[in-house]
Amino acid sequence: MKITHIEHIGIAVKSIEEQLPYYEGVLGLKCYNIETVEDQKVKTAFFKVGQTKIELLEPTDEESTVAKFIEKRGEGVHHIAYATENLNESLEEAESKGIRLIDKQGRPGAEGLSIAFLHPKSTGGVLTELCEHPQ
Ligand code: CMX
Repeated sequence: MKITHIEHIGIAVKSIEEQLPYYEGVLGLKCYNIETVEDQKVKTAFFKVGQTKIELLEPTDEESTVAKFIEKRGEGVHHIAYATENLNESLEEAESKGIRLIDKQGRPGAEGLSIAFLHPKSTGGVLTELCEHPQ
């Protein structure tokens, strides 16, 4: 597959508002977008760091996978997202190489991206997102 860059790093937090003083006040980053992704039951906040973004993920529902993650493992790094040139082809390739797919094809993510996840049990413990920018 053709990975072009790390699109974002997802960080699970209980409250975006409570974390803003750290990301904005200490690191000096600017939150430029807050958006709810209904499909994933999360509210997201984005900060640009060069070509990569930090994505804070706050669960909007106790059934959210992010709520379960925080309950089990606490707040912290949740996933790494790689930008790829052709998401569906990349998923097919990963599957053909033995990787367990969470999503068989792209679905809507924040910022208009098409996203899909690879299971952390087949990627060395790191929940991995592949994403494609809209054409
Ligand atoms: N990183 C690494 N390991 C993780 C993980 C994560 N983020 N989330 C869960 N795991 C591990 C668990 O610790 C557990 O391991 P053990 O069996 O060794 O304890 C195993 O995966 C199964 O976890 P679980 O709690 O039983 O959770 P589920 O099986 O219900 O779900 C997962 C796990 C990864 C399939 C699910 O979280 C998922 O589908 N994630 C993709 C969607 C997502 O995360 N969306 C939110 C972000 C959306 C966005 O960025 O827009």
